[in-house]
Amino acid sequence: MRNKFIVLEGLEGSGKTTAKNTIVQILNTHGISDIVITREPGGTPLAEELRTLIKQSANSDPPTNKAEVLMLYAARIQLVEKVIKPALKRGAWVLSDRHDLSSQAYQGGGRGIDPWLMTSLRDGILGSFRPDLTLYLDILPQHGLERISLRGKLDRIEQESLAFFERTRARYLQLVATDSCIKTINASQSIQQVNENIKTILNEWLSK
Ligand code: Z5A
Repeated sequence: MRNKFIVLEGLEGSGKTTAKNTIVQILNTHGISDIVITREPGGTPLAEELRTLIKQSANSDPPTNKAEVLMLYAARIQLVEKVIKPALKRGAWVLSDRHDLSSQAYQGGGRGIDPWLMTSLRDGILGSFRPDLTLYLDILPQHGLERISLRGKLDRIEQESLAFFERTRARYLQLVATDSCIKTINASQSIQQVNENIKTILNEWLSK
């Protein structure tokens, strides 16, 4: 099997960070050890600086919705061109915590940015570049936010209303239903059950 680009998606607290380790272990059991792990926004020095600007809460001049989505795409293309595509080209596997589906869900759904602008940005910036597999960890916003509430100070996006996260989840569910490369996992289950589901989906996909 040739090397692939795998993405984890879901609301905050859905368990993406936790799932990352499980995926690496499963890939290792298939003899895959050259794995580049990255995240969005971020993953290059410039993209990490943009991440700080996007997430910081103590800002007297917060980005407008359109400024935010452009910052996210600037960070994304920097990561894709500098890290992801070169890694895939040399034969490594790539595992990313979030990718374009996050923008479609948070900015397109949560912020309500025009669908035409969202698809134009995706197609104009990324062309036909897409993940080979996306694992979407589905959780009710309230449940995910409860999990991360113990962390302390929330960032600018985490401080959004419950309605924002409900719109974001609704857009995730809408997009997931139309793309066979995205597999949904019930992230409200125990960590052990989530890991079992990931194992089943990934093993089946890897054996194809
Ligand atoms: N964003 C955007 O708006 N548009 C975009 O295009 C992109 C991003 C790319 C990135 O934040 C923010 O940027 C995010 C979306 C936005 N903002 N919000 N809000 P981030 O990278 O800092 O955070 P995150 O991606 O949302 O991840 P997270 O909050 O760290 O959550 P997670 O990685 O999915 O969950 P976790 O850390 O694995 O688990 C959270 C806790 O729950 C932890 O204590 C675990 O032990 C526990 N956990 C995990 N799974 C379980 C289960 N199954 N049961 C019980 N407890 C569990």
